[in-house]
Amino acid sequence: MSNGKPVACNRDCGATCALMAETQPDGSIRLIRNSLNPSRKTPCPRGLRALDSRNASDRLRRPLIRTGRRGEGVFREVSWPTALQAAADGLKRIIDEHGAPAILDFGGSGACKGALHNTGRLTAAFLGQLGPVTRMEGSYSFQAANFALPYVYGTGPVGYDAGTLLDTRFVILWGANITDTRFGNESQSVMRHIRSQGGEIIVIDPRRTDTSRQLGTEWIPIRPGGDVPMMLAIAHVLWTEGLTDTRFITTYVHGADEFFAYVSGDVEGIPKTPEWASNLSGVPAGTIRDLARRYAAAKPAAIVPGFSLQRALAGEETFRMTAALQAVTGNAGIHGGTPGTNMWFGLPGPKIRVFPGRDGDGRTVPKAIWPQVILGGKAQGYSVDFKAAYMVGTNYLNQGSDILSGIAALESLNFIVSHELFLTPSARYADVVFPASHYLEREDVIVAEDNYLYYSGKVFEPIGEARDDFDIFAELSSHWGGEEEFNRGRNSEEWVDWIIDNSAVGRDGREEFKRTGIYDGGNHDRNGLAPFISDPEVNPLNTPSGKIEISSERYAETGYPAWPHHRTMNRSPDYPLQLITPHSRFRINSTGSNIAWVEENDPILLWMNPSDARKRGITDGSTVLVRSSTGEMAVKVYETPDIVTGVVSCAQGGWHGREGSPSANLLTPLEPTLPSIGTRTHTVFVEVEAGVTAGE
Ligand SMILES: Nc1nc2c(c(=O)[nH]1)N[C@H]1C(S)=C(S)[C@@H](COP(=O)(O)OP(=O)(O)OC[C@H]3O[C@@H](n4cnc5c(=O)[nH]c(N)nc54)[C@H](O)[C@@H]3O)O[C@H]1N2
Ligand SMILES: Nc1nc2c(c(=O)[nH]1)N[C@H]1C(S)=C(S)[C@@H](COP(=O)(O)OP(=O)(O)OC[C@H]3O[C@@H](n4cnc5c(=O)[nH]c(N)nc54)[C@H](O)[C@@H]3O)O[C@H]1N2
Ligand code: SF4
Ligand SMILES: [Mo]
Repeated sequence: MSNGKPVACNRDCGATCALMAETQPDGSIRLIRNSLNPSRKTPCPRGLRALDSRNASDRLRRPLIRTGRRGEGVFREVSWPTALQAAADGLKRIIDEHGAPAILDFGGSGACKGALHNTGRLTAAFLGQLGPVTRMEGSYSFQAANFALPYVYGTGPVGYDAGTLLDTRFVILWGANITDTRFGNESQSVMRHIRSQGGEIIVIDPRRTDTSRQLGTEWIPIRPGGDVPMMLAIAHVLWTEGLTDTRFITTYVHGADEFFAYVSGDVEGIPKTPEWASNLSGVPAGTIRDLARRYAAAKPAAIVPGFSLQRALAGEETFRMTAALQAVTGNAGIHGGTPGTNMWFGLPGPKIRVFPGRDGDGRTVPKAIWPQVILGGKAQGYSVDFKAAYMVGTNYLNQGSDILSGIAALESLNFIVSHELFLTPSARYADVVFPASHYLEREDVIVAEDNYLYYSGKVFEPIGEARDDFDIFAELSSHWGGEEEFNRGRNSEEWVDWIIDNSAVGRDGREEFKRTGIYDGGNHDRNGLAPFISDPEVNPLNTPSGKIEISSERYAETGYPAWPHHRTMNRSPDYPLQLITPHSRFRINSTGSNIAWVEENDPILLWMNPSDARKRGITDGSTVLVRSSTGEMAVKVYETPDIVTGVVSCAQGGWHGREGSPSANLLTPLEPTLPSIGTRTHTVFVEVEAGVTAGE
């Protein structure tokens, strides 16, 4: 470790990993796993190849001012004082003419684990100084579940650590592709361990994923959106065959009678049998019945859902269902079970005081539909007409649904500022672009949800004239109340020390922490529901009944039934195929799409079943046109039996406008799932037409 400096990967990737920047004999730097990590913790190739992005030839090195049309990508390099002045002038003009609420905060998750260099929080802190700007409410990742789960569990920590599943012998990874999307840096090792002990892991996914292949799991192919019907049918089998855990239900569950009245068909008239679900999910009734019996026989049994399930129409109901199944089988909150949610949900970590963001001043608008918000303005009932956007650590034009509406929205604005490492599709729409530092170019404390803090040292000076977002905001603040308004009299190094000294590490541990890079919060066997399970009277949940509400009268106030339910989808015969847009293996959302090894090893392709391709005269490797009611997109086909018939898949994250790297969000509609107003990027209906053959 003598020739290494600890760093920690600060990405919105589903994990957080302690690495080491090791100096090689030739003086070059290589990233490796921090050897002080517990053995189960493994980083991924994306993180280990972070130097590719740090050193990329298209890194922005100087501030830019737009000289071409919005989106054209034509800019002039300017000095820092010129760029800062232009940003300050532009923002002041907007505030003078339209007021601070006309500015939209597009700060997000590009760097989201840092206690200091946090793109969302720094942006909120800066913009908060200017007045009540408008913030975006909601989460692209988890909106529907975030909305629904409090009705089930109340708000509060109900998550679990991956390690609690080590002794589990029956796991359903329901739409969870943990090999690629991680869900923590231990979940792969834990699942491997379960397999090595002869445990069963079932992956339910429209695709045979890397997870299924690498772990050698059973794969149950399903149609997107077939999950709730299949889950209801499992509940039906449990109910009719007397396989529920009645003692657990009596003690811990509220609403079971209402739920089973719906499942059995006593309410609304349709028994949710495996045969009924089979038509909707494409999963044979026998498979559902068999899975239900095996699930009921195993204890503990864990359902680990992917976030994918809820980025869909009626996504709210998917997580209410995973929670309901785990509750009625008595697997919620017991060691080795799960509450049907993802890891860590709300669990506390080591004490840490982060750089403060901004208190909730200003109005909010729903993130999932930001183009509609901008285009609608006052006419659509918003308090103002929006005039400006401030983008830091987001590529929302590319990542939000319906790119063409996004383009129209950004074109309608008067002023846009971006801090970026690259000229992304979104940054191309900005008036002023500040070059931002890479995480290897600054020091930070990284907060991991699995009860660790990591130290991330500065390995390089920022490339070219790039600066930390923190410094950019501090300098820009001198055009208002002064730098100190923003940085409160501390530079970034002083802030990092302050953060460490005020954290669980403490002043005395600071030097050691900077040397090892890892502070271990101690308990990695956390099960958030344990206190409730051990004594539900003394430790009730924060729900009206104090119990797990699998049916919720309060939820019914949203206009949807109290119990988790199936909702039918309207489909047009013009779009007979279903499209899913999962997260790609080597990108982090759209981050990495401009990096050569990512493009080579993980190209954006349209997965299509050979039978669907044959029907349309489509050949493997040819470029096709995919059309939805929202837009159309050309993409190369990857013909594979690893996707169910009637479904196509195109990974999200390609950069709109970049050759060979289309963004699937040309096809995704803005219409959200309700009542949460979440995106439904896994519920898209398309048709695919044979197009240009490769090489033509
Ligand atoms: N490699 C990588 N890892 C990441 C990210 C990344 O971009 N790349 N992004 C991170 C972020 S921000 C997030 S929010 C998480 C996202 O994590 P998830 O939302 O869970 O990831 P997805 O890849 O969208 O979906 C996971 C799996 O669900 C399947 N799926 C899609 N629709 C359905 C459906 O209707 N039913 C079922 N049963 N399965 C379905 C997909 O085929 C895919 O294999 O991942 C994080 N980790
Ligand atoms: N079709 C479809 N669309 C989706 C999804 C899907 O499943 N399907 N998933 C959604 C999900 S879950 C998410 S979370 C969103 C993510 O969408 P975004 O939040 O837009 O995430 P990224 O695309 O990774 O863009 C982050 C940007 O931050 C920049 N960045 C990184 N570090 C820094 C830094 O320190 N400073 C600054 N200034 N910039 C930095 C990167 O260069 C990158 O361009 O996408 C959503 N979009
Ligand atoms: S799993 Fe995530 S945090 Fe870990 S190295 Fe990979 S990208 Fe970085
Ligand atoms: Mo996400």
